[in-house]
Amino acid sequence: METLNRCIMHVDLDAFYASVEQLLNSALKGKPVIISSDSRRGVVSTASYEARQYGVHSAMTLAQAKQLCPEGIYLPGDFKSYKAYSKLFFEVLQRHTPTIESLSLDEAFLDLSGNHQARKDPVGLAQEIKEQILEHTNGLIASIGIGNCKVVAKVASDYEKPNGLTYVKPGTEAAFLAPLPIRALPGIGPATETKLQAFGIKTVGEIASLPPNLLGNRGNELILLSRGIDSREVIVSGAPKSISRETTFEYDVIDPQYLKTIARRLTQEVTQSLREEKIYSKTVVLKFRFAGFETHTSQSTFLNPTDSDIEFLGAMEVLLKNVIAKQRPLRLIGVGATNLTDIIQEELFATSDPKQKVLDQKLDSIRKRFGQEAISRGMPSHAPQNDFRKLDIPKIGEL
Ligand code: TTP
Ligand code: MG
Repeated sequence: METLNRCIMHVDLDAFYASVEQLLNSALKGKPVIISSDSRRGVVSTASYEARQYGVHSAMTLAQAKQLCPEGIYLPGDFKSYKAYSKLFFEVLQRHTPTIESLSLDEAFLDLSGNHQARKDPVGLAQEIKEQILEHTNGLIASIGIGNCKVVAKVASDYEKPNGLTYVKPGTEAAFLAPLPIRALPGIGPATETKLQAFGIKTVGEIASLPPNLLGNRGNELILLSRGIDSREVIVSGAPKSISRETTFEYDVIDPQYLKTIARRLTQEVTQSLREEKIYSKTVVLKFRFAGFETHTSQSTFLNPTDSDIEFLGAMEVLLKNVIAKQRPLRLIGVGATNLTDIIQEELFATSDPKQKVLDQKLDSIRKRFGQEAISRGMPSHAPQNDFRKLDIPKIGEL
């Protein structure tokens, strides 16, 4: 799909938990309602817009909130009701497209590129969706942003919250984002904000005009987002929770070099799929089956989600080393990526090497052209160059 020509909508209910409470108990309407669904941690989950006028917001401590708003109505949260209302919310969204990516109970991206009405009159459709949500939930209000990509739609839905509706016309993305404070950009948390401020950067437009590579690899992605350039697809929820590849050997295998060769190949198939899907994974899983069907997994978690060959290979080899150390013949090995996300993390000054990223992309395109077995990283010269899965694997005794 031509990325410039898409119609992406971001829908986010206003003060969701607090609004549900106000719906269920009309005495709470117009009042400062503060929900702390995790009282053990003593933090605010959300606050009604009436309470936000006192400066109360999500993630602040209850103690702080009580200081700012002593007259607030403090509630512990009622998840069952929130889930029920969330279901109603998604029922409305599903009337308009099957391409829905749910981000939380009250928030979703919709890809409406194929929707005739969205093409002709996006604002009219958004208005209709807002009305349908209000009616179907008996009173919940949504804010909606529409743009040609995720980042623009998301920022647009926040732009006029609460009860907002913002349409960013094609071609105006960069101009729309430019005057906004850097925190408006998803992925910029307090840590990144401080780092950018140290460079004297206050607005999204100032990020957009930075020269490439000043902020490292992740920084380059952020520069693109700040210009309203974002090729990420809307990933239908319920789609893959993990990506994995595995190989069952015809014979039990114990040769460490051979196992490593195969595990490296499987790993690179997994990372290539991640890159194709434009998703990142935080956890690599090694599956191994000893002779006799005894199957185990071990896993390793990265600091930040990644799709990089080098990072995956490094983590996988540590896991494999532990398995090889057991010196037991193996029947199967598999490599998986879980903990998937399409969100680019805010780790701005990450060490990940841009050259490695370029190499990953080059290897992907070679494999796309010449087949999966054409090339991979660091294969020993004696490694099988055909489909190794169909090759006769030597018996243990022959190794
Ligand atoms: P949000 O959509 O971020 O917040 P919101 O709906 O309360 O307010 P608005 O969208 O108008 O800014 O989150 C949805 C729900 O998720 C929120 O009602 C409560 C819960 N939540 C937490 O429990 N902890 C948090 O830190 C946040 C941000 C949200
Ligand atoms: Mg919300």
